[in-house]
Amino acid sequence: MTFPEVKMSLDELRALQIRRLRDTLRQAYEGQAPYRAKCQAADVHPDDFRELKDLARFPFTSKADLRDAYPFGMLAIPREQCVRLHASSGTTGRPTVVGYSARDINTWSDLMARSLHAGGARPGDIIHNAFGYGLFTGGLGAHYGAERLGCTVVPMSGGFSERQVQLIREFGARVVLMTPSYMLAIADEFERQGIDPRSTAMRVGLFGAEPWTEGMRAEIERRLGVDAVDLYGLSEVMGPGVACEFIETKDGPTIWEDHFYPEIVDPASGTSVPDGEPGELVFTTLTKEAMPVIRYRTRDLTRLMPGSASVMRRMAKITGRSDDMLIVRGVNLFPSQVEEQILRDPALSGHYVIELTRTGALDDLLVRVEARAVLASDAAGRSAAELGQRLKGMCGLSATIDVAGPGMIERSMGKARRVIDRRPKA
Ligand code: DLL
Repeated sequence: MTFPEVKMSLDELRALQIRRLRDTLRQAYEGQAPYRAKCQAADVHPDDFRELKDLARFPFTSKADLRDAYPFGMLAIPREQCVRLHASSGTTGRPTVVGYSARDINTWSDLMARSLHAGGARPGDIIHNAFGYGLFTGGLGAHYGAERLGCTVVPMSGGFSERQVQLIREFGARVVLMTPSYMLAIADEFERQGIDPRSTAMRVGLFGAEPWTEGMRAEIERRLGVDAVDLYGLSEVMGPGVACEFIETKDGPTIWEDHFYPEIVDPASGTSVPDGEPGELVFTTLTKEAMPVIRYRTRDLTRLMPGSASVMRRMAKITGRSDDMLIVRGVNLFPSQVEEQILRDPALSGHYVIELTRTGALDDLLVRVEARAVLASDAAGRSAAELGQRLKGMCGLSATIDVAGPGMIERSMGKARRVIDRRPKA
């Protein structure tokens, strides 16, 4: 299977984007009453779109817009023509529902196959898919792409770590798919069973669904002997496979720009910022039929970089979401910044949790992190003191550091929960 689109010229790509944007804007305007109302309020019409810079005149779509349209108000086609629904977890209220036509599932399978190929999977490989199957887009999205690429897919889903290790070994998976935090839990399980992951056929992992740092990549590669590749996506825009790294370069996910038009905006003002500048990633879908989204605010913070393996642009590794940002004693702090400092110490693992409490008016920051192996108490004390100093140096905050023994911090089998905020709500 080849992917010639990846090699199209920049002129071809921009012409295709303009054509597809024009169609998508019209389709959203005609098919999605809530978006039409937003356009009318902003006094803009799809006919006003002539060139790429005109897109900035169109209103954004936010997660709240999708929630308000719950469950089916954002479908641009009759519900009967949807072959599948997915939904976000909805931990903070109503879930967000996304619908797919048969053509959408087909496009998604193609893009996920393209992502897997970029990430190093090849037809004939056994792919162990530990992304959760169900309403979450990770499991089924990756599954269809693996089949499309011509791989043998093991639909494992998350959980049952002992079984995960057994099947990775016995079936001979060359490629594994899961969240990076779960991969670390699987590394622990290999260790517990006394099995060297390098003795298995596993060579490549595509990881995503949560932020992870370069330190985490190095940790996974070191412990498991795989190439760790970054796979990005979000359900509102499609699911996994919106962007993916190339295994040869591992220099940030290439956005499949023939299907998703990216912009970066200032998260506070919504003003567009030029390529290279940091801000919030915004996507307009170019080929979705059941539920196109125009200028969807992802809340993911990154910047756009020029293409390397393709003319399509790359995004810098996402290190946080605007809604992940903690404000601790007035200082802005992302969990990934803490992760980076933890993983500088070879004695500490990537299993960690940040706990926030308040005494009187003051926030208390506690970082609980696991040692890789059982440490003597003076070594644990040294790691704790040094991590405290590095954090203080990085953001000026004093934190209490608790270095726990191996296995003491709860594992997640999907997206890791990094923050426990016990501060009273304002
Ligand atoms: O997490 C889709 C997915 C599944 C992507 C499997 C990759 C692999 P949602 O549940 O809608 O969809 O969550 C989307 O997860 O806005 C990011 O904040 C975060 N995210 C996804 N991939 C990455 C990544 C899936 N590679 C939200 N790096 C997104 C950092 C990621 N964050």
